[in-house]
Amino acid sequence: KASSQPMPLSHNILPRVLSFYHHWKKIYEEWLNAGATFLVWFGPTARITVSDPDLIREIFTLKSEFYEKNESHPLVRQLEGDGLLSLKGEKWAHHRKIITPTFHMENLKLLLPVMGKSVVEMLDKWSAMSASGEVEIEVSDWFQTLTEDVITRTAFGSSYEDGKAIFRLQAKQMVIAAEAFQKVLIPGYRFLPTKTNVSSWKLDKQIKKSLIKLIDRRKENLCSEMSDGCPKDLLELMTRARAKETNQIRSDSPSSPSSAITVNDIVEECKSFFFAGKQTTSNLLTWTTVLLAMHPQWQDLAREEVLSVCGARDIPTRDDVAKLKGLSMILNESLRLYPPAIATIRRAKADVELGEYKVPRGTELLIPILAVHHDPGLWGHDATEFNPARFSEGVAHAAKHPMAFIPFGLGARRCIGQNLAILQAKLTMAIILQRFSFQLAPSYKHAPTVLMLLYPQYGAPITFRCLSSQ
Ligand code: MNH
Repeated sequence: KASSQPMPLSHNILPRVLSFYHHWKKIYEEWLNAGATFLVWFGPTARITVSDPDLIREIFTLKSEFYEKNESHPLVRQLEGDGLLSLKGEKWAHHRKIITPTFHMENLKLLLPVMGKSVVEMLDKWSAMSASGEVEIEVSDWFQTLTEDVITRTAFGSSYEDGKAIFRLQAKQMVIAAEAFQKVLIPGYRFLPTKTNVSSWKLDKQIKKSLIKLIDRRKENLCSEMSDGCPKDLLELMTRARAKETNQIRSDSPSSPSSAITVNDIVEECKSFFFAGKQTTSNLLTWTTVLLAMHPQWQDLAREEVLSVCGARDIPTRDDVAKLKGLSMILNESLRLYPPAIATIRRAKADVELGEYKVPRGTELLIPILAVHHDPGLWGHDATEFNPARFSEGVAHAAKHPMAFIPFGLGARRCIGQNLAILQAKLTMAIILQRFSFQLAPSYKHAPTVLMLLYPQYGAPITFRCLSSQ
């Protein structure tokens, strides 16, 4: 299927981008031109790109027992940790079960007022910066600070200050590891005591030490029952599970269950949270702001909705957020056109039939989320255009196939943070719309590029005008 109008891509890919991603970029351009199911060789591994939603459904739901996640490169793992994102089998299932309550709506609701406060604080700074009532903001940096704050509260709750210090160390480590990526082709590089590796190991130790201290303190103060007043943050849930399991091991069974949670597991889950929750959500916020700046008629519509639903409340309530249907449509359209995670990969655990194809064991299947979202065969002739109205009948009816919209993946391993991401994005956009009107700054250049996630290559400078000063 030939795509009529591929999304504009930036061609001057930064030299900093990993060699690995040069390869990706080539594939990624092929997707947009082909949009079909085709095979490429990834080194010695056969990799099939699957963009047919019927086949995608087979891989993620109907026949998911035949597929597993592939291992990401060790250096990528250093960034994301060996948490939910990369775990497999029993251990994954065990951790997923423990962590799931962190993201229940009832629990997330408790976060709403603090989330709102962070947004208001950010916007107060923007207002203060706009002396003439107008200010140019590079939004992607600000949104990262914002999402970092929220992910810190989700992971550490009442231990927010300590958690923040730990995540600051991790951010440092991520920068170092990203640098190491450039040497990804040197065999055994990650074991060499180079300056970057040594500082990364040091940070690793520091992070672990701080976390162990935090965990010990939590253990002493574990709320006796998990009551409503207890924050169901990641740390609480995992510390509790660990305490329970170590007691069991001591008292009755001499053989520890293979899935028992270790302090190291908690460290890795924290890394995974930070990695998975910060830039994905901030990219969603960035692209949504860019799209609303490009389409003032939708911006006006969204603002009218927010003003009529929230009135003068400066932080929307949970009920308000639920009523913002137009804003939901806009966020979905943003996730369709610019899905922060552009693809995911599964590997066949056995020989398996996929539709009419016979897939040999070990084959990797790449699901190009971005290409599926841009397929005119699924979305119609205006597939590359911004039109939130296509979501007016709900997500399942937006395209010709219910599996055509997969920004959060699908099946048992779909994104665990989806509700948090959407809640945060709705709240943030609602408060921005209440207080500002905005348009692209003159220096804005539209250049979506892939650096692990889908980014604006030259940032996203946006001009905001305070509405109250008009
Ligand atoms: Mn998130 C899995 C996209 C926000 C934590 N996330 C996934 C997957 C996609 C995804 C796609 C599935 C990957 C796969 O099948 O291989 N996630 C997003 C997007 C946003 C997002 C587009 C924001 C927008 N994710 C978040 C937030 C968190 C988070 C916020 C908070 C911690 N995501 C995860 C975790 C997984 C995941 C953890 C792995 C779940 C699992 O395998 O059980």
